[in-house]
Amino acid sequence: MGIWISRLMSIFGDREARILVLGLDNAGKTTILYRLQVGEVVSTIPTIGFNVETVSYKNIKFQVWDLGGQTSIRPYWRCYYPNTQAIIYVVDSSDTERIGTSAEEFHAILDEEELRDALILVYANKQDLPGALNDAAVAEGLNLHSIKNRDWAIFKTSAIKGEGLFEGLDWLSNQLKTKKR
Ligand SMILES: Nc1nc2c(ncn2[C@@H]2O[C@H](COP(=O)(O)OP(=O)(O)O)[C@@H](O)[C@H]2O)c(=O)[nH]1
Ligand SMILES: [Mg+2]
Repeated sequence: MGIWISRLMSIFGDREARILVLGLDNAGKTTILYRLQVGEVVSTIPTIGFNVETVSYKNIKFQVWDLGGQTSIRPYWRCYYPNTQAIIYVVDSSDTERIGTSAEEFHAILDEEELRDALILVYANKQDLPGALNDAAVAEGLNLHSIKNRDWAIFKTSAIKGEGLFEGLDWLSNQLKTKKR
């Protein structure tokens, strides 16, 4: 178990906490979930067929699904919004063609009333690939600077190499700690 998860546990205490890991398909979300090495990843297909992967450590849940595609299933996403403390938004930085789509999905999630207080951590993933956009370019592609009244940060990551993920989580726990005060 990493030190970062112990930090999160001390911040949340007995409260239920949820961290959503979202992004387009192929962004690297499932890879990240395994990289966190928190425990067993459980895959479920609730109601009308979107796949949710969950890894839990005590009262802290990380949940992953792919954004994009069918709009008919979106109302069902709301079941996963309560108690969400943070959103980790994952971008395939090498997929320059779909950065616009990723941005649309990202802002739709930000607009969700129940996720209004969630912190936003963006992973500009796949930095190891040639031609990957850097963090500044991904921030621009996602229009991150238009976000007002909530805390966000972007980190360059390579889920394959295991780089940058924990720096991002450190930021997250520092923010959560400050928020709690
Ligand atoms: N080069 C590279 N490939 C990655 C990285 N992260 C994930 N991948 C690969 O991208 C593909 C999609 O990853 P996956 O975790 O399944 O994406 P998901 O659809 O968002 O869950 C897989 O082949 C991964 O091995 C990364 O940081 N660098
Ligand atoms: Mg996946």
